[in-house]
Amino acid sequence: MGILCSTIWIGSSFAQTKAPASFGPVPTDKQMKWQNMESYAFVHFSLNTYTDQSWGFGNEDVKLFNPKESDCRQWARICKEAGMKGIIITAKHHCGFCLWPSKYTEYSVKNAPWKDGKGDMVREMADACKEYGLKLGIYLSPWDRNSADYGKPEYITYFRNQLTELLTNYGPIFEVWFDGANGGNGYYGGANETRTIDRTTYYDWKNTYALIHKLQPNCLIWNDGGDRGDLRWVGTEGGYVGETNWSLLNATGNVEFNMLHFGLESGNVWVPAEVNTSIRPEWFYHPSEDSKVKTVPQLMDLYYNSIGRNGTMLLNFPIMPNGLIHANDEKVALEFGKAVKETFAVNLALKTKAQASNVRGNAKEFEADKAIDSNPDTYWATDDAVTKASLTIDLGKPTLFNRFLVQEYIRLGQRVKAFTVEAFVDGKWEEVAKATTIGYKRILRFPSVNATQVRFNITDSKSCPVISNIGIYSAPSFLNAPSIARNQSGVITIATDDIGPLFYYTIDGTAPTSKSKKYDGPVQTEGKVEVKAIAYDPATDKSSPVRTEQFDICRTDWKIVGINDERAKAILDGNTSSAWHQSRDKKVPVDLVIDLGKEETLSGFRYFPDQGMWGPGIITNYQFYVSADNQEWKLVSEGEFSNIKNNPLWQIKKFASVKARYIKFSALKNAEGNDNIGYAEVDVITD
Ligand code: FUL
Repeated sequence: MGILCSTIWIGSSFAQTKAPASFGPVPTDKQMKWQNMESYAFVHFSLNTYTDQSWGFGNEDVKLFNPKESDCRQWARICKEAGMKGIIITAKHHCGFCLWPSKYTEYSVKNAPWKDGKGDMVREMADACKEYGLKLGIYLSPWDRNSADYGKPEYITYFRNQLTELLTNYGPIFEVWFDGANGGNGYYGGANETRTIDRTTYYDWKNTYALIHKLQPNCLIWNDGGDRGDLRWVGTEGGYVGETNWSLLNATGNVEFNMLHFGLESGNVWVPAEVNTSIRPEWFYHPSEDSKVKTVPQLMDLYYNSIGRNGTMLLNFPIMPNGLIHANDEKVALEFGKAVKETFAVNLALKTKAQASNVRGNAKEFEADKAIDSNPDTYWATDDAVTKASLTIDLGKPTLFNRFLVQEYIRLGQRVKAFTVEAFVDGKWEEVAKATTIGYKRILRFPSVNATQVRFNITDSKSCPVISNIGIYSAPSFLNAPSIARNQSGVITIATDDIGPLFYYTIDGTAPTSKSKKYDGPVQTEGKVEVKAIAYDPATDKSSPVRTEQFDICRTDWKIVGINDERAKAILDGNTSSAWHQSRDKKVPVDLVIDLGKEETLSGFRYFPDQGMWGPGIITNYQFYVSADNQEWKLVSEGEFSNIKNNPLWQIKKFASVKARYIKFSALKNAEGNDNIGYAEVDVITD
């Protein structure tokens, strides 16, 4: 009807004002609904919670499960207040323990002391979700280290029986999650052996999928490792999908990391990305991680790297042994929810004027304004032959902003391959951001600009672009003191977890203000230097606390001696997130020898351990030697890095001044009790 009216209204031909035909694969209705959820939670709770493990072996005592204060309503409340739309519960993790009283095993809550064996955590979760208006999802591990039948055909019947219980007794389930970890050693009913399965055939996914479709037609299937599901993993649990992210894969064939992470531009089926990560380093609760809960800027980063990159965000909360989410996790989750709300509260593009370089058939229903009318069902579209086009938004007056949000009308397929964003500042257009794919939603971050107009340029598209929404926002800055790093050649970079604030710095020891030198990119420095920097938000005229970093002599001429691995340079690159490990065949004590290039007067050294989650190889006991010629060594410091395991930050050791050209950092022991030795950074202190 609308099409016909506009045809008559603008007097152009019917063909020109027809809506664009869909291009390539498109989402199903249930995928569309799921994508609109944007963010939802995982809760990890099982016997691991009581044994401080990541994966149970399958022989853990069911009697351990006794969450005296358990309250699924607390979990639901937190998720709801944090803006999430659903919760996926680990009904059964790899250890095989069931959070519901399954008829098919004794290894469940029915034999636990919790509620005298009368409890059903899945039921309580379902009820709490209902009360808080959240959707319920189920994690059911295909790998079961408790079942005596695992690896045999009988187990598949057992697995389907359990799935049937979960999909019939707890109301609508929005997603089932089948983890890819499979086979290996386990208890297996007392066999205590290793069982391997053929991931491609063992589970007979085809028939399991048919069962799911029959029992819960609206349920989405996430499956890492099995037949193609409705959604895909992104190849990492780190909390980010590729910047380029096609919601496409091929229906059959192997899915390599690149396909998981970036999707497949030429894919023949719609399989959008779900970004899963935990609010702490690990999935299950470990008291040692109470101080390692992600910060609000880190969670915002996760938001931009998942929802802002055409994915959904699945954020995990580990449940404590008492059955609750820890107060630290709750606090940060609620602050995060608030920060997201505040950031996207005011769309500066609403009620402005938009003009496009091309409008499909010059028809009113496809004109530029449709991208800024906050109606997800209308869109700006171009003529079929047009795959490069611009849309200009006139903000009416100089306006500060630092975020650009754009959405394609994906019901007609994902099309855009590349675009840029320009801002009209002081009478000139300047590019503020550049990206590749859009999909359901793309959000770009850049330092605040004060502009009167914004131009969105689609520079490449598979077919005529169809844009349903554009948002321009001024995100409040997280004014954390910025980090200052110097690489091996003396180049300084200043950054925070946030993108938006501007940075000002000094190198003369004075306190920086917004009148100091503005940081416009990496700065070359020489020799010893003290850098002080602040993050500054022009929208509020507020500054962060000052960060001070003292850099000692430049490491430009340093060479790692006797190690034939280019990657070892990570030790000197000034980046505390990159690390290098000694080769696995070395046994402690393990030496790291560095040639400083010339004689220096040394009075100490610094060590920053690998920050990685798995086997960081943190050195706890060391000796430090110096030498003039790499032959004769003098021991100048030895001892331990106390508490380095729980607080793995810079370790500084001073010693009496000594002249030397070579240093030898000898690792005597690590925190894991093995021979794995890792380093993120090693540096010296000179007089
Ligand atoms: C992983 C599992 O092995 C972890 O334990 C966790 O459940 C995570 C969500 O998926 O691959």
